[in-house]
Amino acid sequence: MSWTAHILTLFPEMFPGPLGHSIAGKALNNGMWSLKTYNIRDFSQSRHNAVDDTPFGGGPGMVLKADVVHRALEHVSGQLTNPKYIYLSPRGKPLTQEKLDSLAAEQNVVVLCGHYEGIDERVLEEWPLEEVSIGDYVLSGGEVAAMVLVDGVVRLLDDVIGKADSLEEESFRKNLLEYPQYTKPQLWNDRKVPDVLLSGHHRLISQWRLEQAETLTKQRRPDLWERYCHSKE
Ligand code: 6GU
Repeated sequence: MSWTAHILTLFPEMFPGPLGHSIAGKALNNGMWSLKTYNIRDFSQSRHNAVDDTPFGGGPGMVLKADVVHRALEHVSGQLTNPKYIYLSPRGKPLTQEKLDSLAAEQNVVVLCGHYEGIDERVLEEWPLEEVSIGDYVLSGGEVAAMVLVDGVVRLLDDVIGKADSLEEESFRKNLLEYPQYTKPQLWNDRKVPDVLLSGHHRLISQWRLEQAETLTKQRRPDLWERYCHSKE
């Protein structure tokens, strides 16, 4: 069976959304990965299908109820052999290319999307959920983050992207940002393509690209630059 994302969400109709298009969408249609969504609301047993309640101690917003999320997780886990559990939240560890690599090596990834002010902390104690964030900003829910995570994994799966080495060359694997790219025409709006790229000297082209990547990284991402310098030692 193919790599499968199991998405637990209050908004299953948001999926596949962007994941139904482009590279991920083609791979989905070709059976190279699978998507299953589960509506957390289906696991409410209250009269009005309530999934959340006010936080103990007061404060704004609503908290997803432990028993509802627990039943949803039990339902999904009961069908799977050794799934990896992810909880998407701005409190989580930052998502990295390394984490995407390790998720691509799993068979089943269960992704719990939070909403409102979060979920009852006791669910996070009860289940082996790894809390993951996609960056230092706040989204209204985990669904868009789940799409980011799944897109990032799917493009790593075997045969989804043609060439294996087009992945190895990628910026974040080397702690470098990508060098600038150009295509035809050679002259556009009085702007020329750098001569070296037209020279046919492959050594000089590689050297130029590395210099560009290093300069961009140093300027824009001092944190990445630091890691790049250390990883070269
Ligand atoms: Cl995973 N969820 C939400 N709601 N906001 C975020 C996030 C996740 N990552 C960054 N901001």
